[in-house]
Amino acid sequence: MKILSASWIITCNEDSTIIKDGAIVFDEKIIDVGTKEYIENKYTGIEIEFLGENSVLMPGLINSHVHLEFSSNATTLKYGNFMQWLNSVIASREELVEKATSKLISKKLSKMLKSGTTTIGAISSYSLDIEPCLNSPINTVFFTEVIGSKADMIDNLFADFKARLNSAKKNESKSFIPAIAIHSPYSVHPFLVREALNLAREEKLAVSSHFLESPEEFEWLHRDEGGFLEFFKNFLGQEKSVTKPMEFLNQFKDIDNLSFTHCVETSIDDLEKIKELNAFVNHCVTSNRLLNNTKLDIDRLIDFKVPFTIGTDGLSSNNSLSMFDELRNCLMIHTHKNPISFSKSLLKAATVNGAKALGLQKGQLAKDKDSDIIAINLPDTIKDEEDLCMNLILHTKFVNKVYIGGKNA
Ligand code: MCF
Ligand code: FE
Repeated sequence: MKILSASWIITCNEDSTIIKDGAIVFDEKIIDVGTKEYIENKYTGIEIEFLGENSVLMPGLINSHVHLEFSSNATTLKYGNFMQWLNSVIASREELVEKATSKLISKKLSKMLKSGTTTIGAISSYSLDIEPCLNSPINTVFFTEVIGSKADMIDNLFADFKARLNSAKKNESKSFIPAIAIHSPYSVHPFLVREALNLAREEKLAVSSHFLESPEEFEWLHRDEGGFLEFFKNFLGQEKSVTKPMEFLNQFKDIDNLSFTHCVETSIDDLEKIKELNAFVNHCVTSNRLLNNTKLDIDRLIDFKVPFTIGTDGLSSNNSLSMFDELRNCLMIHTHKNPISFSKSLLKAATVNGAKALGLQKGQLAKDKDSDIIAINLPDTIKDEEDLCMNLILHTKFVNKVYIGGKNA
């Protein structure tokens, strides 16, 4: 059992409690959280480690959506327009994935850990990221991705997907949890979607899919027109989309831990359906800015009571995998939101919402939750409690301490 105390504790619990001069008691799970005075009196004779001036304790950050296999990209891929990005991915994918060695991915993971990430939702296209994920102390929900829209390829693609899913399942542990990613409505044949989702239901696996990321995707799915038409004709000899947005969403009934990534072009009907499915939206603000120059309508999500999480996406559409960098971008891009109150929502999106989307007992400093805890020291004192979350987002690059499952990571 260990006790830490700090100037501030941001619990990210259901009541969004913030404790001044607080302490936390934990082993593998959190045992107690309260004011330092309360903890001192209750747990007499146990040493309390004080984390220093202007220290903050909070739940470890959860990056709900990242493509580690694209970690070697820095300046190769084209940004600014989705079709140009997609064409550049097709042109450079092999070279990029080859350069993303286990060593490189491990390096990126240790930087993510130092910047406060304790759990990731890793979208795996080729299963080349299994080993570095297994070797990292970071908890991984490992989403084996299924992709392919051509009917005559389905059997082969499904067999390959199942083999990759099985190798993830062989490595299942408390900190490595197999899950399923459907790439997107435009790139996965409905038969493949159906079969993959049946597996998810049988084996109670979390599911995630990209959904309505670009205006071109909207045009293609609704009208079989726009930038995707040429792309599909050229690469796959296809002139019609394999599905419609609502038809796609309707396939996801009775999936327990479900999330849709991006959702920048969703209609009101789509959002209503996403709500009905109890799904989360993975918000990747930097990726949306770089690939499409669009942004998610957060207020509409709030109106429809659809919760959102924060993901960096991969280095294929971001210059950083740090959650604090991503939170800063999010704070800066949603210009109509009040920075003080929005910062509080952002920290919950990056912790408790991420945990719920991935089906984990994490993301809150509350009794019986997993002890995934980060400690930060702010550069100066906080006069008004209200300003704490915003200043944390503005000033944090790296964290001072990370505990995962109660162990110093
Ligand atoms: O999320 C971004 C943009 N949207 C779609 N896919 C990807 C992203 N970053 C990497 N990808 C991967 C995807 O998992 O690109 C591959 C897929 O395997 C090729 S298809 C665009
Ligand atoms: Fe993505």
